[in-house]
Amino acid sequence: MNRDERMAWFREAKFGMFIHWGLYAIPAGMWKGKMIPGIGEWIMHRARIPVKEYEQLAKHFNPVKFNAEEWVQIAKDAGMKYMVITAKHHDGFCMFDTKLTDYNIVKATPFKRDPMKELAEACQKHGIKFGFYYSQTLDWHHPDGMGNDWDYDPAKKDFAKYIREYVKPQLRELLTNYGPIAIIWFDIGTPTPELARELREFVLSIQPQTLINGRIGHGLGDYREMGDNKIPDHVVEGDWETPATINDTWGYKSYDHNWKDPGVLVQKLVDIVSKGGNYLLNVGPTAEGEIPQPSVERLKKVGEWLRVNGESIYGAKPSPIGIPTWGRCTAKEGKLYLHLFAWPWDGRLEVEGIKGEVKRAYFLAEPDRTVEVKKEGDKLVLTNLPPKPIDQYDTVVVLEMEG
Ligand code: H79
Repeated sequence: MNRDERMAWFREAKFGMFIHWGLYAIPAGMWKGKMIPGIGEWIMHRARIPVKEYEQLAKHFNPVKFNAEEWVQIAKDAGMKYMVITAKHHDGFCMFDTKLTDYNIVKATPFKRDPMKELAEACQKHGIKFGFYYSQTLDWHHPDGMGNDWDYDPAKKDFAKYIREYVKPQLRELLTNYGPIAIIWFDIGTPTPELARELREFVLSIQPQTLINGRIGHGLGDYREMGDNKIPDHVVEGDWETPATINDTWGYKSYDHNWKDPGVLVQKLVDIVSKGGNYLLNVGPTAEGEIPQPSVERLKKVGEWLRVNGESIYGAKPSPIGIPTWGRCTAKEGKLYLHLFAWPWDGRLEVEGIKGEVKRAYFLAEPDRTVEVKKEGDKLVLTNLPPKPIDQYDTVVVLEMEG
């Protein structure tokens, strides 16, 4: 399989669901009656919770409302084409069945089920690509993992041993027991070049089609990973992804209600696609196993927009006109998609930088409704836009180009 073949689905997909789910959903941002600032899944680190104490959470993890089919349906209804979920986050708790430690959801919790298995199967059934987030460097539970200096002496850690005797066998489980794995999503803290190369070769020796994200480090990823919640301000060549969250935390926090509006989410998706990237949008399910309703409602609205306007997103590329003031522009063979974020009050929109002849122009939401386009010098002018936008988030005008 060559690189283009391996990347093909990713280039088409554009929009994925990221899920941060683990023991941190129980404290949900509170520890011993105090609000712990920062991202919810970092609570163990931020509050310096001893391993022995944090471990007790497992006994209380019983997400009886978890339903894999429902989660996959939420992703599907949002127009998302892939899903990446935390198999193991920095806290070291394994959300999958593993022989390497008893500190896992099947052995240590009253729940006893393997939700990763159920999700993998539901994704397979519904045609959603499925991938695992796996914290390869930070592990605050494992004595040889990085990051925990309140229980373990950093000087005594054998990191290579942790990678070779723990991380690799766990990756083998994840790549053997859950069907086709679309992505192994590594996070911050890059191993040495040797260990990183070893990890990459190991993953590909089990599933050669699996993509590895950029945070494996040393340029060894199949695509670039932007910083958390970072959208570049210009077109970026090559394959890349922005991981970002729907509020201000990744793992569930009971008091984070700062949900992004659907219009903001649509415009971020369009912005990212117009610059050449994918949007991996995170939700943080509760300890009961539910994706918070405010997230579900917002994702549903993004999905409604995509059902009408998806042609301008899936498989779309940046356009030659860069970043206009009135919105964004995406492109496919023979077509330009003008995404109007700001509606022109006078019904006129001047578009700069488009070369070639326009054969036909129309609204993607109403393909029978022609938009009049004329040339003024080297500008294109759309002249008969209605007084109000057709879509409150983003009205898309399609320009069919000659040649
Ligand atoms: O999984 C999500 C985050 O938990 C993870 N990446 C996304 C996808 C991530 N790992 N590290 N970081 C994000 C950067 C963390 C920065 C901080 Fe802190 C955590 C700032 C405050 C708490 C560590 C402690 C760095 C400064 C103080």
